[in-house]
Amino acid sequence: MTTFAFENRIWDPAAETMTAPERQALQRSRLRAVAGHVSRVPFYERRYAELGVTPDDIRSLDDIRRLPLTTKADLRDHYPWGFLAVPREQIARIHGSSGTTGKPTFVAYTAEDRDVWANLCARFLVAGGLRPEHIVHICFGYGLFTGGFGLHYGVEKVGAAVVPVSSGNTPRQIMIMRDLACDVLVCTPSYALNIAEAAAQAGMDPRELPIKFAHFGGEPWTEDMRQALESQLGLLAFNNYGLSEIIGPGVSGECAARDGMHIQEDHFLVECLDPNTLEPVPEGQLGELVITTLTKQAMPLLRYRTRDLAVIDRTPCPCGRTTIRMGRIKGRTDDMLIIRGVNVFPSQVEEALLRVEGTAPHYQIIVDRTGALDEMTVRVEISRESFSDKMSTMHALRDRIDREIQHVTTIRATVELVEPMAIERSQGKAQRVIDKRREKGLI
Ligand code: DLL
Repeated sequence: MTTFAFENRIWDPAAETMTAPERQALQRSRLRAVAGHVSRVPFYERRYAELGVTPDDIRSLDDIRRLPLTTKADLRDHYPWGFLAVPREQIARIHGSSGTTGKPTFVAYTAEDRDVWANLCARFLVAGGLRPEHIVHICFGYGLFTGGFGLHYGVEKVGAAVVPVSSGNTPRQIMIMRDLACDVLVCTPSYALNIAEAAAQAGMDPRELPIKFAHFGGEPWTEDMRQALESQLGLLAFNNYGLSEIIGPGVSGECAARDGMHIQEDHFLVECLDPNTLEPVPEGQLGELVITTLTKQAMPLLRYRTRDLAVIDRTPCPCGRTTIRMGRIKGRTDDMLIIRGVNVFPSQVEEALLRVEGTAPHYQIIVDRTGALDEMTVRVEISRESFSDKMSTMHALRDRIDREIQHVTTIRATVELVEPMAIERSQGKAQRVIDKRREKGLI
């Protein structure tokens, strides 16, 4: 029996609880429409010609497999406006992906796209406990990143109050959320960890912060991390997923059952494919999410390869929503580390660390190659309470971590224990992996 974390509510019942035939009919007509709409984009016009396909060939949902795929490289190759499907004067908003190197990828919204976006964010916020009387503290960056503005308009749609604090200056954030008695926190899970830590450093019990609900997204996190954050901060944490190319936050989010994120299927058609063969994976297996936007006007994308790996769950959810759900992102096809031939995801290392008491969930994975051998070093912070002058105590802790990592990943890592606060704190998305092999041009 599923228990709800709090009273189950639905923002848009007509859209979220459609019967399967109703939803399929809607998706079919929207898929046909978007297939036609993008044919004015030269990239898709060319790909249609190469594949010998026309929008009229799209009759059933399965026909999606006849449509071309789109990759991040395609977006980069057509920088900045090659994928625009409306005249420029119809653009109402521009955001950009958080590209760490080179130029960002710009994404455009019409006024209608922006309104759809706000509604989709409202859906997952309400699913995760937001009520009009709440005060919501948003510490996502406000800027080209979609996190700040996306959540901001979603909260306003619901009728709750926004405190648009944006990122940075954690002690000030804590003061503001205390003084204003904010009920809801919006940020990345790693930043929430910083908040808990900074509160404790200021001599406060982080559980005394007024936050009751938190909506975390923008980066991968594990179930153990949820438990750690909930117990440290005394709140209920919900996961939501999205990416700038598709719309930003609002692609999917958890409900009160907290057993997977409901995909907003009336706006996004999600395939789960084997990243090598590009064939659909068998039911319940991990695959790459490939997303087609069904309603985006300004920059619709067909079969966008997200690189995110997750499992799709088609079983009914007790919350009453009839949409399919996706599990946590297990990793990205491009952050999977291949170490001595073994596939390792950073999330596996996190899972191992959170099982060992006495470590703080601050860590960094450094991969290097000496000679022909790959080496993985995991730098782990020890919590203040567990820090000891006794070598034997520290060695025992290191050995426990070593065993857990080996158990979860099958890889033997070099574990380096570091002092509290030795690992740089992120203000947004945490950078967990440093792959020196890449820097050296070895992979
Ligand atoms: O991070 C959009 C977003 C903002 C989502 C705020 C949720 C909350 P990008 O900067 O384009 O957009 O990064 C997208 O972040 O492909 C995933 O790899 C990762 N990601 C986003 N949400 C989650 C999540 C935003 N809940 C990339 N779990 C995606 C795991 C996530 N990874």
